[in-house]
Amino acid sequence: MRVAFVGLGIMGHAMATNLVKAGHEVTVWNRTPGKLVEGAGVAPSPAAAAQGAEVVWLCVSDTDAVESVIFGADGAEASLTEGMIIADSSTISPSATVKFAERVGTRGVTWVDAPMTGSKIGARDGTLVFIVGGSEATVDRLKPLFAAMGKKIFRMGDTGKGQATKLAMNLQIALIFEGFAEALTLATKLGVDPQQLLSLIEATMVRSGVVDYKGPFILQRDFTPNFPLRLMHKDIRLTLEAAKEARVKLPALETVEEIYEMASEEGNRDLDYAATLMLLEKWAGVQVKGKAA
Ligand code: NA7
Repeated sequence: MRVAFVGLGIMGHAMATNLVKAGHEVTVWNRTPGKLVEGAGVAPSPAAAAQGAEVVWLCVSDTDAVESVIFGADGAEASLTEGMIIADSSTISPSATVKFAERVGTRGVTWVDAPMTGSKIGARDGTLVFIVGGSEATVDRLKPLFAAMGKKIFRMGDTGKGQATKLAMNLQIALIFEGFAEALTLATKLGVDPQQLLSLIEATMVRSGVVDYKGPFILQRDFTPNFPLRLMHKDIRLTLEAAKEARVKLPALETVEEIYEMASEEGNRDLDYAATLMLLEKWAGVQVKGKAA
């Protein structure tokens, strides 16, 4: 398929690379020039990238970034023609998604929200899990592209439902990780070996994918970003906004948002979100680490 790929960050670069490898005709655009994808064309603007494309695939930071690459100066909107699809893998506001979809819908363009989970490694290996909102027919048309970048698609309903579900998923990741980080901090302060604690967790019902994934990085004190703290913080804020719009109370997430705020003030926003642990460690006066670290 002819794809305009907009946004070559940690996730987008790997995803566009996998589209090229699968034989799709890809033209890329990134806000900061100089980021390239081998085998893909480069366009000077989102509008130029979208010219003649069947699908415009987005993977940018947040709601404002999506608005700007589609509707801003030189945005893709100028090149949209009937039958085109916009697929958005950024994690953004569900209600803004519905508004954007209505606006491009007047030109016969269909919007599919396709945020994903699987982090940097899933993007690199083409094993992402896509959480999708959009009509069944449109999602079917995108299947060759999903197959090039991921291993599974979950269609959660119409446009906006992918974003709503993604926020519900990241809410759980943030709270599960916070529980894990608080347990590690307390146990370490009380003299328990964190490596032993991890082995125990693995053998019990406390085990989770989040702990499996983050545990080894923490024991090695490796906080290089697989999913940056600043983006998890953005998702927590989006979730609280969506909850407010829907008049839902999320008291635990409100508290965790404060932790992310303070961790950002400590200068850790570009580290992995696992670095929120360092704030707890600072307050407790301990450091959680394995023997290898
Ligand atoms: P990164 O690595 O922070 O990359 C973000 C990308 O978004 C990067 O290409 C940015 O361009 C681009 N960006 C950010 N703001 C804008 C605006 N205003 N206009 C155009 N482009 C912009 O994030 P990830 O790849 O890890 O994640 C991307 C999304 O997937 C995000 O929503 C996550 O929550 C999930 P730059 O290179 O900085 O010029």
